[in-house]
Amino acid sequence: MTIEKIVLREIRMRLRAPFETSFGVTQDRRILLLEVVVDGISGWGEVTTIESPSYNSETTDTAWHVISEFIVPRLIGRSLTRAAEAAPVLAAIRGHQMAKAGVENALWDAEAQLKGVPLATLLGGTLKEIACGVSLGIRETPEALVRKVAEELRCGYQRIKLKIKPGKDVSFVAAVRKEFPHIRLSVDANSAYELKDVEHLKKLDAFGLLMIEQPLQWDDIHSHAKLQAQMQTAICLDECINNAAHAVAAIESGACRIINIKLGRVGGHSSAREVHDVCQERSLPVWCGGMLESGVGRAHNIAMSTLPNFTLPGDVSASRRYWNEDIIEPEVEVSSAGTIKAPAGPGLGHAIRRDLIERLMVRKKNWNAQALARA
Ligand code: OSB
Ligand code: MG
Repeated sequence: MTIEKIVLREIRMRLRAPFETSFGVTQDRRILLLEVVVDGISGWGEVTTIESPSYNSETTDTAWHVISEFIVPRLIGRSLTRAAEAAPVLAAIRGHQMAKAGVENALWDAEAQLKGVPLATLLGGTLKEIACGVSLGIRETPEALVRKVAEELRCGYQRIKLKIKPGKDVSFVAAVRKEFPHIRLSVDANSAYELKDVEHLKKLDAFGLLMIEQPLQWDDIHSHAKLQAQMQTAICLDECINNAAHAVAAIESGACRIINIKLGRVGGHSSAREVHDVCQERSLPVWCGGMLESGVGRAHNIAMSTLPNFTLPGDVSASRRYWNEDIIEPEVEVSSAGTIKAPAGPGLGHAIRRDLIERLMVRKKNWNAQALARA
């Protein structure tokens, strides 16, 4: 696999509705796409940073910088036998997992296409379809949230996750639970609380939640262990887990009972598989998190979610929940049973809508191995 060409593009996409989390409101997404040409075949990846350093430390612009100055120079013109060889080459770059994942994942798509197999198969996936949930942004009132939950349940989604923050938590969860006593329900705080809020957080134990996701500091595993010891509800870590060693530390210290795997946050498919495996070996279930991805990132999430320990519904939902028009064809659709079928075609199994990407694009950078060799 010779890396002949790398194209980095920034596109702008507007979400159909604003999405509010404890760290802010998003509607206009700035998404970086990687096209990596390997032996004449284009593989595609997405950088899943948000626009500001408020989920983790990366942003769309830090990723543009790190990809351009540090990742591409290590890879352009290089020959690999497998996409899995990219991660060790990039290991000298500390952090910047989402930037690295965008490039590495494009290589995985290319390798799967070259071998003529679905990406899910190349990764070792075994599930033929994946279970889907939704993540609902913070609403103005509990009544508005209950109406939104009812709408999503009508679409078939198997698990509802509510974003919470101080002041918009217990009463909102109570209203949803009262209306829907039996659904699989979880909450995600995106690090909005502190360990001293333990008595308040314990009120959530009354609602039979599947989990509470990342209640405390984004980089503090130890405090989550102290909180988990005092709460009945399972803690799920998201922001805290950037690699398999973090997952082992969290599990062995009792900081969580569930882990959310995000391809970007852990640095790409190779690392995601390692996190999956250390969790599976310790009987800890995982599920696939989302970052409001375009179709490219969504298709990668679907492929990853076919690994056997993805036993809980992920935040992987239909294209049309996010976008008027997605950049892949066919768009991602969810069945009335709340599942997505893993596509049967090679690579991501969806066509890339280059025409639409050109229209949404605001900047582009190209690297060509032959031109660089001549220079
Ligand atoms: O914490 O899971 C999160 C979106 C942006 C940043 C962080 C998170 C999220 C979501 C959205 O919950 C999940 C989705 O893509 O639908
Ligand atoms: Mg989360």
